[in-house]
Amino acid sequence: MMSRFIARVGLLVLPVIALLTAGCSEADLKVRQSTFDAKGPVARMQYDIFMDSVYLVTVLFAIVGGLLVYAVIRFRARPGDENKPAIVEDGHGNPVTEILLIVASIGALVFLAIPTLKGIWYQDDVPEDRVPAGRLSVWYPRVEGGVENYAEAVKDQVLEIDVVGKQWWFRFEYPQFGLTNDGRRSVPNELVIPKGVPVRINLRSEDVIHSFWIPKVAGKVDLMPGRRNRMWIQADETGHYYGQCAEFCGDSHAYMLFRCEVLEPADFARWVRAQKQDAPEPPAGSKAAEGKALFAAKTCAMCHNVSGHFGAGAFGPDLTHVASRKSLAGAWLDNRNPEAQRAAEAAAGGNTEASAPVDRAVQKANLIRWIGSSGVLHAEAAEPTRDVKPGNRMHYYKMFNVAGLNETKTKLTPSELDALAEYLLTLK
Ligand code: HEC
Ligand SMILES: [Cu+2]
Repeated sequence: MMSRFIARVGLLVLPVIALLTAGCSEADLKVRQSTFDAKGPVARMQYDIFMDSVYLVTVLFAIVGGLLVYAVIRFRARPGDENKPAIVEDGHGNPVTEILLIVASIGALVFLAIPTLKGIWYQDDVPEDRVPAGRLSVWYPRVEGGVENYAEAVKDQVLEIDVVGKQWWFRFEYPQFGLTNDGRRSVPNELVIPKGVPVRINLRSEDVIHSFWIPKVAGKVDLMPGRRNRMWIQADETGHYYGQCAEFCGDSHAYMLFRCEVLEPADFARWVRAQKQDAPEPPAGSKAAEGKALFAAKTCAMCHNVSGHFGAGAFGPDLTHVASRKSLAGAWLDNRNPEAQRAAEAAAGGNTEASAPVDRAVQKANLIRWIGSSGVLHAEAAEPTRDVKPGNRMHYYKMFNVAGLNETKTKLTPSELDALAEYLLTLK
């Protein structure tokens, strides 16, 4: 009788467990934004706290669930119970049990609170023992003809990066290297950091509240208007990581991604050096040169900086090195060939941190798709273009509050669009 009951319960429960655990293979943990695949000390600390609470909750579940099952079996109706009263008389509490329960609850909360509070403090700022003593030139090997004052800039300090949230993209600034928006040298959408080096992250917002989160490396702290928040990150392996705004911030919040590129320190130094270069002059008479002229004529330069060419715009992403980036438009559009990317990941054993190089054709298609959205194309376009990111602030003239300007929309012909894309492709 009893064993038949257990068999029936088992028949019901086993498929449910199988279903629930079906998503728990190792490959599933390697997905792009997985907190289970921690790749740095901060992410590992967060993972540990999560597992502490999983263990605690599992024990509680086993105790409460066990008592419930016991009671159901032990006190169920049996033949011959018809004459017993339907409702059992109330008990009057058991002080010992109640006090024990209160003590156990407090114990459980303290068990969780200790690692949680330690973690909050740990994440707030780079711990003392991680700030390297002496010159950082050991950490950032000088490269041949390296960045001037490179080691000087970060001497006895940690690398410091300002992260600024905007609707709907992230801007990264490296004040130690003069890569700032005020200096017309910021880096949009792709955060580049050296491997194995602690990085202090200063977070602020230029509009609404956003949140900074790279699930495999660290997260998630809000970017608040009028306030400077702080945390630190460190990645222990090179690769291409995926980040995401984690606080609802308006129309295109879901498209507000960013990428984090972790490089060997020497490659990082080379990258910094490349960022400091001005844009090259396109050859006279080329399609790109035509595009450069259009960049001014079609008001693009009003919002976008291109160092060496245009220096007025500071509202939109800096485009000086737009063609060197693997993504576009809040990192929503991927400039890599999807097939090559799948192959690169497969070759790395399913690891999404492996990355194919930028594919020029895909990149050009993305540029055209992006610039041609927001209804800027002339009617002669074959199909009406749709917005890649709803509500995006490109071609958003209202914000300038200039009389009449909000009715004027830039119009582009497909040929002009092509020239603009060719110009931007020269900005490596
Ligand atoms: C009113 C300001 C404004 C004007 C004018 C403007 N843009 Fe933009 N642009 C933006 C903003 C803001 C973004 C970021 C949008 C997002 O990702 O949500 C952007 C994004 C871009 C990007 C993607 C950059 C990246 O790194 O992801 C390109 C390329 C671009 N604009 C090109 C142009 C061109 C070409 C023109 C002229 C036809 C132009 N923009 C005119 C504000 C502007
Ligand atoms: Cu956001």
